[in-house]
Amino acid sequence: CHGSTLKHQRRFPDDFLFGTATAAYQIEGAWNEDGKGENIWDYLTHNNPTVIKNQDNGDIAADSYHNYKRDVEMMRELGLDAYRFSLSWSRILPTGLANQVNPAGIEYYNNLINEMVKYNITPMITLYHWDLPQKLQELGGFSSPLMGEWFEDYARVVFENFGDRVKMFITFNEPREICYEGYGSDTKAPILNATGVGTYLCAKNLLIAHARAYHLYDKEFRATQGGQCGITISVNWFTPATESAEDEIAAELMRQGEFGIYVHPIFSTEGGFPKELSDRIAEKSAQQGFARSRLPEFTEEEKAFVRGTFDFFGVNHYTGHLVSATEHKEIHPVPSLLDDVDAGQFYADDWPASASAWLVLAPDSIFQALSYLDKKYNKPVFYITENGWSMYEDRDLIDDDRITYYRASMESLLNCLDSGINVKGYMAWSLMDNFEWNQGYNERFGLYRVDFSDPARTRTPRKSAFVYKHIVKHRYVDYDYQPESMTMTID
Ligand code: GBH
Repeated sequence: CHGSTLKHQRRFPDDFLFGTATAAYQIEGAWNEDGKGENIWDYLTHNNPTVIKNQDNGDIAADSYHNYKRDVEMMRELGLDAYRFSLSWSRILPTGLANQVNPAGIEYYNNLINEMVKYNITPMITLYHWDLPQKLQELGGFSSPLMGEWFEDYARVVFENFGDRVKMFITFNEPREICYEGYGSDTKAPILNATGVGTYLCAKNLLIAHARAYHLYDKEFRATQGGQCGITISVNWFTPATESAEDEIAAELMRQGEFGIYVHPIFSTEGGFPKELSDRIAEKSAQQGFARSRLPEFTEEEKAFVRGTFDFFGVNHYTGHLVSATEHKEIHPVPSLLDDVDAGQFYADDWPASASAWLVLAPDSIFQALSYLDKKYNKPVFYITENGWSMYEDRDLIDDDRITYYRASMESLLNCLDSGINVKGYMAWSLMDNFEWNQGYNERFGLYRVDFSDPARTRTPRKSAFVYKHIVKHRYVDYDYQPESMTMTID
């Protein structure tokens, strides 16, 4: 028996929001149906297919565009309180600009939202989960300071159409993945690979765009709609490899480069980019012969505009790392974020591995990440907006490794609650298998398996779905629980 009696008695509050999360490009399919415009993932997968495992794409994905009723039925089977999903910007605004709204796109999301509301499932909308309209990319995307205007105009269409029923809005999913992986490396669309420059340009423009959408909600919609607006940032944990001062400094710079650069401008009292990282980038830029720092400054006015633009802090948390000032260092392009940070990172040997190279089970890492953020950023309200585990396609549905991971996450979350951290919800990634970006359909995160060879995209619950359902229903972790059968019902 893994759990002591005491552990069994630790419970989640009744009003804790348990849900699951997905993203439009990863599940919807219908990439060119009913007036949807092209986005940067359509463009990348169609024009540069070899960067994706097996040359897979999201043209059909889990076909949620046609299966949304089944998706909501799965939420009911699991007994979810909430569901986090993203809107496809180019399904709503085919060119990205707000002069032309696609009624079929509005209708699709209305149908989905109404179906959820009918069964008392709280919708949580992410406005942007990586699928920029291709036309806006051609105009500069996140490198353009106009991103703020484009995003604000899009956000207005979203608040106007859905804000009567939707009370939780997340502006951006994972600025790090947008700006570092998308603009500062070659892993994600638009694979710009503008290392050490693109990342930082994107960071500033994205933060201003987030703040514009927040202020818009605050000024024009909050009074009548009464909802909340926040942002989701990926916060994995970075522990110094030893207790040396050098390793602590290296770990802190790594945290600033990975998430502080997006967190500090919004959640700190002083605003702006984190100081140690800014100093480091300025110093390196000067050594490298740049006329000014590659990290663009915020004016005082911009700092004030971005600071405090949150009602809650969405955290996507998956994994942990050890950080060393001297060991495990790799060669990085110059300039680049990782060259600027200049530290080594690695995993401990005994941390269980998933199917994804970047994802291991690090001990109590939700608690470590949230306690750091809680102290540094004055106790915001947190939601874990993603957390989950990948396995290679496993047709037998018995996903015990995923169950181990989810139970460990629950214990770590309960540690947060015990220590007074204000975390109010948890969204498991993911409701179902989906297009895992560059990994195609090779790495699976679903509580439900999706059969991608079946035109109907049949969804079947895995063992983890039953275990999660038990946790949601009873609000504690029962290590002895085993599903009686693999037949799912709605309670
Ligand atoms: C989340 O990102 C995303 O929000 C979600 O869409 C995604 O499906 C989910 O995680 C699972 O991946 O080493 O080049 O392969 C989590 C953040 C994204 C960080 C992938 C590491 C690996 C890039 N991770 N990234 S690469």
